[in-house]
Amino acid sequence: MSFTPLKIILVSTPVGCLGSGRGGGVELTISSLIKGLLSLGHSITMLAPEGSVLPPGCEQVDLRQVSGVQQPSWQHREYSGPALIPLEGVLPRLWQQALELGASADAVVNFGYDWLPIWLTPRVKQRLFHLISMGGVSRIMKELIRDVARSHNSRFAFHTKRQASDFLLHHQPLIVGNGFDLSQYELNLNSRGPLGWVGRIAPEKGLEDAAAVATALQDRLLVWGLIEDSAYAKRVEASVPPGTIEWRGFHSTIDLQRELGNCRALINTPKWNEAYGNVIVEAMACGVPVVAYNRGGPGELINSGVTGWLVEPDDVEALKLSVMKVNEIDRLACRNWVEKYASLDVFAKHVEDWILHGLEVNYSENSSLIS
Ligand code: HBI
Repeated sequence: MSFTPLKIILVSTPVGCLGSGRGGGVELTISSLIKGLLSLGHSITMLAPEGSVLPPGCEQVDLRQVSGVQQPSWQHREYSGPALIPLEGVLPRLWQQALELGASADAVVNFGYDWLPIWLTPRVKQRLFHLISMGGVSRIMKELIRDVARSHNSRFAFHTKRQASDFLLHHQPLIVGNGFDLSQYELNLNSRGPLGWVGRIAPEKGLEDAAAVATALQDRLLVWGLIEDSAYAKRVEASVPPGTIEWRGFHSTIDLQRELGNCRALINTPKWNEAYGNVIVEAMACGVPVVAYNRGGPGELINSGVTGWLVEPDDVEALKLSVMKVNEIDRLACRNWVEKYASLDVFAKHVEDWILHGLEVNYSENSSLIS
């Protein structure tokens, strides 16, 4: 079968510009996918909030920056609250361009977890695809995804089964996992380093439990990530003896992996239904075993006893006991798992298959199409 390159429009999250860290894992997913789809021969246009920068290796992408007020993040909103669009919002402006460009492209792939693009899906001719990046953090989003996926299931993909199970879908969800440019991660076999924790520093990430484990082991905890909620960070720091937490800040992938690779374990403590758990794969890519709550995506990524340990959610004592036996894990097994299941090429192929299949599905012409 001859290869026909696809013309794909990617639309980033409206909560922050690419490179700022405010988009959390979505930023890494987007950069991996850009490299993967380019290497498969497709052409990419990227729509993102102004100020966005793309990492090295994405030079061939046509990056279109869009001005406007950033979307308020769902995490810190009421579960049953409304979908908001701020005055002069970047979200509608992103989608104005996405529809214009999408009219002469094969597909538009959305990475934002927002109401507007999903609501548009059955109402426009452009083929909109949504990689859902969070669990069911908002009722209005859960119900919209359930309703649109009922008629347009092939336009949705999720990172893990556990994440997808939040959405009460009528059809089998498509799971695409995630992918990482493994050339950026160096295997480090040092098993006698410090404890590490990586993530947006916010309540749903459960940093306090990892800090409690470090305290119980009279050890320090190196913490990398954007301090999104400074009051929360201060509360966590005050909950443990001074010096327990070493704040390392938000790093580029190259710098993060260099420091993270030295850790004897990554502790992962999600308090919400973590959609995937990028930091887990990043740690394993450096050979670092992961000790995590068996909650959300991490529960699907870690093979307990082989690439790390899974413990009962919120059981800090069990977390501590597993950290104490992390040297039973073969660090090479962690790297091998990532190469087999979460490389950039594996992920890009999953996404290409998703789009190609979705383009074959013909929906009965919907009279309410917006022309
Ligand atoms: N909130 N409104 C909104 N839109 C997003 O795209 C969004 C968000 N909160 C967090 C977020 N995206 C990402 O950090 C996570 O999906 C990873």
